[in-house]
Amino acid sequence: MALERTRHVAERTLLTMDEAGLSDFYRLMLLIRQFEERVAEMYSRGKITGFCHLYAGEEAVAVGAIRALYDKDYVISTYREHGHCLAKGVSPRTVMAELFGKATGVSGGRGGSMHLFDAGLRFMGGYAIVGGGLPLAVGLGLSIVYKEEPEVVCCFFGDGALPQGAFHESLNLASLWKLPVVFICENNFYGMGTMVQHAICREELYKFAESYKMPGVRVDGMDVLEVHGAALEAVARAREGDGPSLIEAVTYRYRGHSMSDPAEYRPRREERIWLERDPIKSLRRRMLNEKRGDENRLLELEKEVAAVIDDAVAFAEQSPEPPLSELTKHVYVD
Ligand SMILES: Cc1ncc(C[n+]2csc(CCOP(=O)(O)OP(=O)(O)O)c2C)c(N)n1
Ligand SMILES: [Mg+2]
Repeated sequence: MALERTRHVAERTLLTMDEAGLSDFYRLMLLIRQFEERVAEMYSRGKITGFCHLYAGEEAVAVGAIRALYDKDYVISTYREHGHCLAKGVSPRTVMAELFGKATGVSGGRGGSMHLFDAGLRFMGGYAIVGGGLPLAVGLGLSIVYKEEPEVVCCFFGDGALPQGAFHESLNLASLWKLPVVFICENNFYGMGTMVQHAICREELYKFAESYKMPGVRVDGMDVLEVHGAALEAVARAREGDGPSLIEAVTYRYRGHSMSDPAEYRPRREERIWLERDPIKSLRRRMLNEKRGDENRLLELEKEVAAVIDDAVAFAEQSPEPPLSELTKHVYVD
């Protein structure tokens, strides 16, 4: 029932989008994918160190949802946030430089992969604590209502956040106070090596919304149009003062939990099935089949994206390290 409804939403979304809009979705998903692939390469060459969690496979969720927002709306994410940060408009150069630990990075080279932050673009982090972003999203939502502003907060988190108290406390307060927050659960079936069925007492995660008196919907997180359609509805509801929603986007991370996880706990067959449902290839196929895109233009876009990524890596390589004299800058207590 829920899936039928969202498929209908995807068809409607397709009808309301022109070729430029679809190309923009394609370009942005490809940018995130190629960015992540290059990050993996740079990590294995020792240019990037520390914890690093890649978003490849899940691009349709960030792009479909964030493209439903205005620039002034807020996004808050997890430690798997490179894709959300790029989709919010932070430049690939400054994100890559941050991962390299360089002074030109979006967090001055002090945050690294898990702590991207750009207040100007209203990308409010990057949090290593599972479920840590949800109470912050509620706080942002409360400040918007208090100041009678028109913005919306879009809060991304994984399935692993649902057993946390913070999830339940946040949804309860957001609903009670009718806050303009869209909660987006990226259900990729695993929290590190633990399958969702071993961690959560119900499989349909969107149904938790019922307990908190808000709309809940499950969407195919490998279909950017389906995500976008559902996000448009939830964002409109939030902006009109009707309160929060919960979207469960069913998706899959192509790699292990982090760069140091070979994902031995996952059957290779399962991985192949999800690779066949690739969100970027599906959108490309759909655009060509439905004559809503031109092969040559898509090839051009692909070349453009590759050049942007090359440029981001060159920028990061050439950027300076933060100076030693600034070691204690931004530290609250000395
Ligand atoms: C409060 C807390 N508990 C445990 C951890 C260790 N930890 C890091 S990531 C993770 C799994 C989270 O999985 P999920 O929310 O599904 O996100 P995904 O990695 O799948 O995107 C865990 C348990 C943590 N960072 N924070
Ligand atoms: Mg997960």
